[in-house]
Amino acid sequence: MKPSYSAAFLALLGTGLLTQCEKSSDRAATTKAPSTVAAVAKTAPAAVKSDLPLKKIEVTANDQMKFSVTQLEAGPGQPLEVTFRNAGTMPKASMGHNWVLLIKGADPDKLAENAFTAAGNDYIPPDMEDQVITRTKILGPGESETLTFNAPSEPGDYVFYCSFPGHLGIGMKGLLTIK
Ligand SMILES: [Cu+2]
Repeated sequence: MKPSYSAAFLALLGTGLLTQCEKSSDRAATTKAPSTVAAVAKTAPAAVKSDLPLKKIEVTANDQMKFSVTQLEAGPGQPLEVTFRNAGTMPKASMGHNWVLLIKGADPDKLAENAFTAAGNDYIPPDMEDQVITRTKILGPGESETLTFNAPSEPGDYVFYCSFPGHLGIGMKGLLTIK
């Protein structure tokens, strides 16, 4: 592991911790050493310039554990505004949903394997946050959250999924294709 990579990772982790500490004081206890992070291709988080127009996307999830959209497309670096809404009626504790976009090459099964240890972090293992491009919180019935970000600059398929335990296995995942 190169020093520059370690520093970048720790900076990333630190940023996440600062943000999350406001929500969960026990989060630090669940944080693991960076060495447990799975080896995946890293996408540079550097800002992307794009002349493409803002693309607004709406995704809903329901009590049947389905996303309304499972195929999304965008141009390299295109500004995106993703509004995710839980259109279900069941309680958040038993049927919460979120929308998590992963970096290229990340395996959602790996994140899902350890989801149950990360309830205080929206079921994202804290030591795997570096595989997340952007995500909403776990949302209860009727709640929504809007994410504004630039699409990845590298063409290819990027997995999005719901990190609530069990939902990935039921099929709560899709692809954002950059081309
Ligand atoms: Cu879900």
